Amino acid sequence: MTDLVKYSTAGDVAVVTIDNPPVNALSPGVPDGIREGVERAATDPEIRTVVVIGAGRTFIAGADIREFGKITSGEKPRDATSLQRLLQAAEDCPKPVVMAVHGTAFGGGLEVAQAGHYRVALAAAQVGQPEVKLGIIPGAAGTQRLPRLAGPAKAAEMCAFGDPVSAKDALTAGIIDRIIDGDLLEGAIAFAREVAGQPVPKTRERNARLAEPVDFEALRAAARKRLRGQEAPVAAIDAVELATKLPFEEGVRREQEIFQKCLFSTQSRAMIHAFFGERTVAKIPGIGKDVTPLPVSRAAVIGAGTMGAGIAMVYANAGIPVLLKETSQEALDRGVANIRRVYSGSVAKGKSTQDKMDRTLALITPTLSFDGFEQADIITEAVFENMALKKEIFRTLDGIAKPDAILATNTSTLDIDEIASVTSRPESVIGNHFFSPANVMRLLELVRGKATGARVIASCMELGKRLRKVAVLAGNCYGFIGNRMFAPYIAQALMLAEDGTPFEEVDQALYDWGMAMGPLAVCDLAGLDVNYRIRQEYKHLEKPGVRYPEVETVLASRGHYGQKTGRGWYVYEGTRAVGPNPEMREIIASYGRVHRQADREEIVERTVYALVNEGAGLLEEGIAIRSVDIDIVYLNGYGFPVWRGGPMHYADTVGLARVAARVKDFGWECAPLLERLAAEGGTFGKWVR
Ligand code: T1G
Repeated sequence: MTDLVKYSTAGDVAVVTIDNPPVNALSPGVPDGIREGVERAATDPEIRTVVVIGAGRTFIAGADIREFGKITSGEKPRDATSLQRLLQAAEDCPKPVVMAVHGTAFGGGLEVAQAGHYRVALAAAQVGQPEVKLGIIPGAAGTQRLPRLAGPAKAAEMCAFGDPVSAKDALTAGIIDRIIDGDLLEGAIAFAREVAGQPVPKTRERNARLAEPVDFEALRAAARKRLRGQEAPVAAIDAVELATKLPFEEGVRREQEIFQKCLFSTQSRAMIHAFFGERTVAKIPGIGKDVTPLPVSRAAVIGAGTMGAGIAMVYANAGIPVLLKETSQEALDRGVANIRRVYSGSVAKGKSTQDKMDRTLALITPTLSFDGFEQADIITEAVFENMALKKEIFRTLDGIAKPDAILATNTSTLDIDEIASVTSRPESVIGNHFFSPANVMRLLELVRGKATGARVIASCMELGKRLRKVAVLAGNCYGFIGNRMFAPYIAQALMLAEDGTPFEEVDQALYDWGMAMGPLAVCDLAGLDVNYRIRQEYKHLEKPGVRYPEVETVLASRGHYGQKTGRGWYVYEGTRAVGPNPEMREIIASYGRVHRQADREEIVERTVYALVNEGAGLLEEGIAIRSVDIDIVYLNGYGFPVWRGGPMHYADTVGLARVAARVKDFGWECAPLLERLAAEGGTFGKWVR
């Protein structure tokens, strides 16, 4: 036995305990350790049954994802024999093997559990096959055993979408045999004694459910729609369908072929990059675990507009009581009504319950005064983007907030240092830039000013996880990371339209490439008046001799602000675009710039490489710590396709020499870092400041 897996006995029951923190991944040594334990129990005459259980917070959470990079880079061959030998030993053990699940039995963890004869779980446990979120499919016979336990329809859905399944639903589906109340090990041992001596049900021989009717084509269509552009979901459905047509061993062989193809795909590399990236961004150089975050148990938000109300919901959804302040009863009532409307919508859709809605709403305290603000651990200002107003608020907060309170601003463009300068505690001031709708979008940009303290940063990082956000730390510049890069991206889209590429084609090209929305549709959603106002405010910063798009100015000057006025680039009925705005041809023609149409490849290159070039600048300036931070911003806040890994990872995939050459073809100033890495054959991913 390795120290990763321990063997013990409880009377006539052998207990095999996996102890590979933090998530009991199937790292090298773990499968062999479990197999050795099962084999030892099988040959011990004193033992009648076996329980396999995880130490710490979870059962096995899957293969060790860190191993995949070593395999795809050629550093080591993929060796699945240990895992396959474990599965066979568990299934062929002559004595009942009971898998005891708590936490998350995901991926290979659920596949190991499926090879057992029985599965019991705590009510709070979850099971799932989330491999598609890594661009792969289950690779340890999960697509062959799961349909035998849960039926092909449920198995195909789980393998295609990767969503977790509660223990209760897993019991209903036939994936687990019993939910254990109280101590899991005790319950599992008791269950094991109940089945001791009975014939062992081998999952691979349980074929009855394979005959259940399934519309695989409908599932593939649903997967293509919901996970547009991704290859693994359909591949997973194909593998499950094979389970209904082939003998088990042949099905496993075909699954392996499909798995291997997915593992070596560009999409999988990108999605594994994103998986680890979401965890890397929480690691801030110079702020180690010795910096203890401030406890946050009470919050306050100033401003009950779209953002303020959304932020208040974020806190309430995380179970944190929050004050929500406005300056007038009418504005406050409007904010609270919007919050109610959102929660009621969730209840109506069955995504929540009235009881949960009432309990969450009770955590939000609307107010017109600052009473109670002196107890708040974090106060977030979310008022109109006006520096004078924000300064006035921070002056007030400086006088009432408790000494170690975090003073956060939700500004999306204004200077954090200037805001902090009106307080006596600039070290407590930080940007908490949420993305609209704040209660939906996962991205939270934390913006550090010159004086922002390490403890405040560490506290907001930890709080971000509690708020179920992906928090990324940015330096203080115009637009921070996301919007700073989005400006040239949108500018290129506008200029392509001004030069004669049909604007619907610009949007369609990027949508088909994988973006959640076309850039011009995004402008309509955000509001053309927003861009127009920001353009006017920062016109003095525009570089002489550099071309800036003008077409949006005309649209806004005609009062066409996009969705909010029913007309922008597109004409809207409510929030639905019903067609292009017919005025656009005349407006664009009026510029006299129409002279060429770009093809789809150029549309994507001009817009996406504009992101990359600006991102390289952010890295060089230290606004973004690593290129993966930029990728995580774009994957979680701007609808960048996860299967392309983010703009910087995508550029690495294309090759920086190609990207730099095209940047120069377009006549842009190539960011020095991009130029340098392209010349050296380097990548953003390997670049370290
Ligand atoms: N392999 C390696 N490291 C992992 C890991 C894994 N499977 N899962 C988590 N970690 C690391 C993570 O990087 C972080 O590290 C720490 O553990 C805590 O994770 C054979 C081929 C289980 C729900 O996709 O969904 O099995 O940052 O911060 O929020 O067919 O981790 O501390 O250094 O996320 O409590 C399938 C992926 C793999 C599960 C826990 N399994 N993990 O969430 O903690 S493919 C998965 C998760 C496979 C089989 C196929 C979550 C979690 P660090 P965390 P958490």
